[in-house]
Amino acid sequence: MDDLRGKYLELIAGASEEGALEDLRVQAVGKKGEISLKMRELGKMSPEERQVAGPALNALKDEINAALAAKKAALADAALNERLKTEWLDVTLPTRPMRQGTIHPISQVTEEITAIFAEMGFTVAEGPQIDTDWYNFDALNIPGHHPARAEMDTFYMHRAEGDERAPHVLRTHTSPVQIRHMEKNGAPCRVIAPGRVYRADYDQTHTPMFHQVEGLAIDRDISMANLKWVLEEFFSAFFEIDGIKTRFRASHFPFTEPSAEVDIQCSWEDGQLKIGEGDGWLEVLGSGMVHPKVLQAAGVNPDEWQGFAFGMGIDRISMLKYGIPDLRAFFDSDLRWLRHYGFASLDVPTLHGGLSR
Ligand code: 2NL
Repeated sequence: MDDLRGKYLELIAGASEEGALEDLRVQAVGKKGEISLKMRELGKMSPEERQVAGPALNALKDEINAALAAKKAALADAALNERLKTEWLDVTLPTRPMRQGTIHPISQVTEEITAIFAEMGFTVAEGPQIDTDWYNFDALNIPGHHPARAEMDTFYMHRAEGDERAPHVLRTHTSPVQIRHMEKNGAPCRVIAPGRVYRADYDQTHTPMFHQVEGLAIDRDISMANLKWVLEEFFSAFFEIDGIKTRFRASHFPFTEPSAEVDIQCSWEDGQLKIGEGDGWLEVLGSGMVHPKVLQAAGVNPDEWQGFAFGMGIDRISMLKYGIPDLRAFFDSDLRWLRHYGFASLDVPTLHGGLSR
């Protein structure tokens, strides 16, 4: 029995592939294998002999099986290691410049806006694109009869007959994100809320989905002067023109008081628009001091806190900055258009690196 053990353990140790191992298994413990044949001889033994030889043979069989299994696992490990040596990838290699995909101008501009406001201490707030009419309208001091709530402009989610839950809408601005932000974090705060918004409107200058960025700064003594500085700082950085002039015109929004529409300086020459020079004006933004009722609705005490807010269309200022003539082309997914107006995927906007290189 010791001879058998010695012979098979040596053969198993020397096997170099799974097939050889299987042959050895058949040869040793298979139906007609050497050890199996020995087991058949047990019948011819005396009971005393059998009591010794039986357990010893079983133990030998177990030992051989264990050695086969261990060797099989070791061979599989070795085979895997061999394969891994040929199938590897150096993830530290520089990427090749991407020629297929490009970053959409809206994504690029959103990143640019975020980088500029981040420098001024604003963080980005996010929220749902489907929200209740309370967050989208009531909290913003837009009453039930206000034309902005009319079915015509707002996409209302379908509700089954008798559904008692609050009506939900596709957000018509990103203000509800800021209401939620104030509700959760309180004052003081400085945030921007960029994102998709929806209005039932479609023509040359309107698409039913478009992009907006709103900004909000709440503290004990924030004023219109702070608003003006922040916006001028933003426009100079965004259009990469020092000392760009802005003009504030009195306006009206339900959620701000006072309210102002903001124009930037521009010139029109031979049908060519130039920003930051000349004596023309271009409307780009709505803004004002947050209405006390809006602060109240968001759980911020208007006797203690005040601040400014603004809202701006991202699509329009993208067109202005990058000379894109047609709004609707933004959403056509036309690869030739994207190759022309898109940005290299690694061209991340930073203020130190130049926003839009
Ligand atoms: C426009 C006007 C505006 C705001 C948006 C706002 C948000 C909160 C409170 C108060 Cl939470 N106001 N947002 C304020 C003024 C104008 O957008 O013409 N946007 C394109």
